[in-house]
Amino acid sequence: MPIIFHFDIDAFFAAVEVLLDPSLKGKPVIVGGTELRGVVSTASYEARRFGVHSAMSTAMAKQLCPQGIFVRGSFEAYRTYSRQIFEIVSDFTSIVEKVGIDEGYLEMSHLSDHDLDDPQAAEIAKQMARTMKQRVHQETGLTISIGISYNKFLAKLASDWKKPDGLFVIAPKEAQALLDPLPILKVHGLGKKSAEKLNRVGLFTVADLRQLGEGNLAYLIGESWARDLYPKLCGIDPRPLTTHYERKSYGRETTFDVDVTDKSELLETLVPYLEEVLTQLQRKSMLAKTLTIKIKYDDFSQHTHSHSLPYATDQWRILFEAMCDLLTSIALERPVRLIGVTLTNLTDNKEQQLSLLDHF
Ligand code: TTP
Ligand code: MG
Repeated sequence: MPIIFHFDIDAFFAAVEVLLDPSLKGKPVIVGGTELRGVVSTASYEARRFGVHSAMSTAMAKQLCPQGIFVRGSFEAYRTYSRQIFEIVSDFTSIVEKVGIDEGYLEMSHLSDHDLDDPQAAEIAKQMARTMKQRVHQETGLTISIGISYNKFLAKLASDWKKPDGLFVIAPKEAQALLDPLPILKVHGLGKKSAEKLNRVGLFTVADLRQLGEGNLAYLIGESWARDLYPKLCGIDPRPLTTHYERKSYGRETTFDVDVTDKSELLETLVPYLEEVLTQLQRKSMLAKTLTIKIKYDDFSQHTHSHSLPYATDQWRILFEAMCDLLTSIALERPVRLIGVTLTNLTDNKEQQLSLLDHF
C-alpha cells in the first residue's frame, strides 16, 4: 500500500500577515473582512476561539470578535510563500499534487518497502514529516500540518486531525476504528445540509452510514454520490495523485544565529547550498540559466541579485563562478541576517539535447 502525505499550511493568510507585521503575533487577526459587506478569508487561531471562521460575513465576525484586527490581504505575498513551500516539499519527492494555494499531496511510497502498519515504516515517515515541517518553519516562518496515510482521503483527514502544527499517521489497520465514530460532517464532500438531513433520520457517525450498506445509502443520497462516498467510509480511496505542479526553482537559504558582515563567511555558507541545489537539479535532469542570491539584512529589508548565463547549465564550475562573481559584485549595506541561493529559469536537460539535435 502506498504512503501518501497531505500537507496544509496553518491559518495561511493570517499567518503570512503576522510575518509581514510581527506586532500582530498572538492577536486575533482576521483577513479579508475590511469592508462591512465583505466576507472573512481566514482568521488566526486566536480569532477562531471567538468563533470566527472562513466565509463568515465581516459583520458577524465583528460581532463575535470586536477586538479582532481586520486586514485586507496581501495576495502577492501569499503567492510567494505558497511557491516557496511547494518548492521545499518537492525536495522530498518528485510527485506533488497541488490542491490549492496552501495544500497538496505528496507521494512518499519510496520511504519504505513496507506499508504504514509496519512500525518502522511509520516511524521513518513521521521522521521525514518532522524534517519537512522544520524546514518549512525555518525557511518561511510558517507552520504546516501533515497527515500521513495510505490514500488521499485519509491523508487529508489526518492533516486536519492535530491542526495547527500537527502531525498524524493513519495506518491501514487502525483506519476503520478511527473513522467509525467520526461525525458524518467530517467526511469530505458531505455538506452541512446533507449532514443535517441524515441526522434527522438517526444517522450521525461514519459507522451509522457504513452499516447501511451502499445500496441503502444510495437510496438516501443518490446513486452516484453513494458510489463515491461509500468506499471512503470504509477507508478506501483509489484516486491516484495527479501531478500538475511543476517546480520552477531550486533554492536553499538560512538565517544566521548571529548576523554576518564578512563576505568570505557568506561564501562559505553558500557553497554547500549550491552543491545541494545543484545535486537536486541534476537528479531531475534539469538545467538552470539564472542564479540568484537572496539577502535579508538585520533591518529585515530583503534584496535579490540575479545573474543569467548565456546557456542553461548543470555544470558546477560555471555556476560556482557565477555565484562568486555575483557575491563579489554585491555591496553589503548592513549586517546580513539571511542568505540563500536559488537556481531558476529551468529547462529539461533531455529536451535541451533533443533541440540541439535539430541543428544537425
Ligand atoms: P484553509 O487551509 O482552508 O484555511 P487556513 O489555512 O486559513 O487554516 P487551517 O488550514 O489552519 O485550518 O485555506 C487556505 C487559505 O485559503 C486561507 O488562509 C484563506 C483562503 N480561503 C479563503 O479565502 N476563503 C475560504 O472560504 C477558505 C476556506 C479559505
Ligand atoms: Mg490551511
